[in-house]
Amino acid sequence: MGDLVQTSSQETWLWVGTIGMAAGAVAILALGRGLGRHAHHGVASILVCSIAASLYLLMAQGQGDMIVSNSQVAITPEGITQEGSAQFVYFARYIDWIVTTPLLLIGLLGIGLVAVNDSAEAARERSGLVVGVIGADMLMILTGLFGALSLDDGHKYTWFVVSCVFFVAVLAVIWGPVRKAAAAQGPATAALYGKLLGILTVLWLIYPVLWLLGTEGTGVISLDAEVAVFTVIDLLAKVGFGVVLVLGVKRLQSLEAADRPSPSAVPAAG
Ligand code: RET
Repeated sequence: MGDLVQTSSQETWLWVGTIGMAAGAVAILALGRGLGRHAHHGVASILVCSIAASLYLLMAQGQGDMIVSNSQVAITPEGITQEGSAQFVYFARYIDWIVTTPLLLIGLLGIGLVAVNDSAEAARERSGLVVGVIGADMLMILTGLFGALSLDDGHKYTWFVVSCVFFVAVLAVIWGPVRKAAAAQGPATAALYGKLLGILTVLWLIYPVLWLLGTEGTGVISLDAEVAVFTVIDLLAKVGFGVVLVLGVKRLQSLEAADRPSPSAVPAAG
């Protein structure tokens, strides 16, 4: 059984997360100026960092964790015995993730799934992909929480597998139909989508591995190490991803502007 209290190393890392996310929100706000009709990308990235900053603050103050415990009392010929187990869980992570991961995916889909030659059928197909991917993602986080709250190993790993199935569904959609749709929009959009997809996939794959090695799973690594690594990965997945997204959209925008004929080049009507 690991420690059932927050250590000072964890507290320090959680403050690093709080300050890092807040600074990230401010940096993206500054970088996102002049996004024009793409301003929603900046807004979503700032929201992601702000939500994370709030939940890191909750954890840093010692309000974002709980102890899950059970105990059984048995009367045996030797007398009354009591057995129990307990687990320290940072539940606040899952509140953060269930809101921020859909927002991050919407940022990615906003690059890949832009309406071109839109028919009613294509629009319906697009909504289907968005709803499917967001639904699978939220179920991935929710079932991951159920696993973290399980004391019984059988229950825990059942939830782990269920969560991984939803994760695979998310990856299948963003690597399959959405990547195809991004490719159809020309090389600049396809390149930005490919870059964001690569960053997102590599970083997101670390979460289940860390969960499995950390105290939620097998406990091979200490909670102190787990909190430190999660802070760094969370900062990269939110602030790093947001910066690449906002700068990438700005570049696309300037390419679009360069492609558009300037008003003086358009022959006067009549
Ligand atoms: C869990 C539980 C175990 C199985 C899987 C998981 C996946 C989590 C992921 C989280 C991503 C979080 C991000 C947060 C903010 O930046 C829930 C650990 C598959 C992919 C990107």
